[in-house]
Amino acid sequence: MQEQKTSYQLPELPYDFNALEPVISAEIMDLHYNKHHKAYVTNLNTALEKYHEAETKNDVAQMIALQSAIKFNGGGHINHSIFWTILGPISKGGGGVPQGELAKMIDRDFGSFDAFKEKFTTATVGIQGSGWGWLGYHKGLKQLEIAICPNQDPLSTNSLVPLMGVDVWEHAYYLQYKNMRAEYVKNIWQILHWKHIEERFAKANI
Ligand code: MN3
Repeated sequence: MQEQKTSYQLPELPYDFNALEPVISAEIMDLHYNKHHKAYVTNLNTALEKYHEAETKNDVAQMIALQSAIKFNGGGHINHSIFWTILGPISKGGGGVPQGELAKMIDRDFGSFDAFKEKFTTATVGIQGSGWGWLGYHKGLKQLEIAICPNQDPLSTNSLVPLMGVDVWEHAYYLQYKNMRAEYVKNIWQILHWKHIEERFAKANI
């Protein structure tokens, strides 16, 4: 059997660690990217190696045992890879409001950008424990939806294409905001890079 090489890599961060200050501190960015995201990538690769090993041995029980590690670390890798790109320094396009087709669809599906913002914030701040708040696109229904995912479950488990997501694991804000998750989510609107989110929507809407 041919050996299958599986090696996911930590994607490059598109800005410096301090670029999202004052909303997210350089210390948080450094830890979040270099420790947390990196660990998901490392653990995903390890789990996949073990999975392929089990596959070669036809060890189905072991393959099943590895699935939660693949889901957790694979989800963590997918989610953080999106997260870095939908944020941006205020000086380089972060903040503001969506434009174009995405803006129209937000108005259609939520009433207005402000109504969307409020609904998204309430849902995301209210997540019990660790997880993510998402704006997703349902390709079948051709509509936008707000969804929350526990742990590192990727949004694709809800049949939605992820457009924008906010990490509300404590590692994403605690060093700076302590227990004030609501303050972190309120501030993150200042660094959402809507142009990149619009690009994700354009690709999802094909
Ligand atoms: Mn995180």
